[in-house]
Amino acid sequence: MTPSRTAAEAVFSALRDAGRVILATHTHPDGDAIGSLVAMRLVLERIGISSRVFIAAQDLPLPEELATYDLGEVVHEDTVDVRGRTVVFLDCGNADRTPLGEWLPEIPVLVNIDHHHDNTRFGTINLIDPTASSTAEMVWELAQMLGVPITTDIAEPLYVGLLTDTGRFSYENTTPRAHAMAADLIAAGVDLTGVRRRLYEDVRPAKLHLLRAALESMAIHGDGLLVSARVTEEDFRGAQATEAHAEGIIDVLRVVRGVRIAALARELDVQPGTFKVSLRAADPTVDVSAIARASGGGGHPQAAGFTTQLGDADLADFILGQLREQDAGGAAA
Ligand SMILES: [Mn+2]
Repeated sequence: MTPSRTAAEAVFSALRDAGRVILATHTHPDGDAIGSLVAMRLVLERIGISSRVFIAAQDLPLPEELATYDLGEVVHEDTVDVRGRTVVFLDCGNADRTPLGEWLPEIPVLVNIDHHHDNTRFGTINLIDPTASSTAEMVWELAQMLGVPITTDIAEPLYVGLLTDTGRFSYENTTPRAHAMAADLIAAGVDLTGVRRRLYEDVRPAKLHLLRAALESMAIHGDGLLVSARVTEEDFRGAQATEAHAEGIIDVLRVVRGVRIAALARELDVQPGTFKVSLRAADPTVDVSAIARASGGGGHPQAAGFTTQLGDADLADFILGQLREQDAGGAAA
């Protein structure tokens, strides 16, 4: 199911009527979040709708590799009042993941454009396509419906969203449509070498120091079904690493032979003792988003997350218990 023309038209008539449009995404914005924001702002600009990008103060500055794109004048909670405005949320599965949570009831028109299958449809207009690889893919389709040419400046951020959300074209969401989109974007002039270097090769030593700390903590649980690792606040300090440097560690873990789930717990500097857990399914029959939801989080069947205060052993017990329930419940789980 691709977004229907009618749904897309509802989105754009809402935006056209709006005086002041704000574009927002989830907290800890990733490549798809930023890529979609950058591209959407340009697409709207091309059809005469001006918008501003909202990023929470706590998420600024953005990770270096995502900070190269033109977001225009970024606004945050101290610089803009979003009440009474039209807000477009991109790549945001539920209201809890928005940095605007407490203001949502005061936002009259809330456009929710997303590909998370468990999106809670918190918008007043919801354009949700779980078959899309990324929100970037949905923005690409909207641009085409509107007849907006995919110029290089639009193509490159969209490519970043596509590339990061498909795990460099390796996850289950790497559909023929995802590859067709890649072909279109490359034809539009994406600097593939530049993107690859910036996202994956321009690695700071801090990132490898943090990876080492994670691997030192690596443990295999449940007769090899689960691999887990943990990085503490002390590890971050020792490695001189930031949250962004933890990106990609989970992908190192998930390739272990025989493993069905990989889990990486990282301690939040704002809440010592609380860990953000990333889950990846190494087995396509596992739905890690259901496990994340059971602990108040969310995500995709193959990649999800939640926060916890559980230690290693209890966390492993929780995940393995959820996995057993899924296996017992079969497709209904
Ligand atoms: Mn996404």
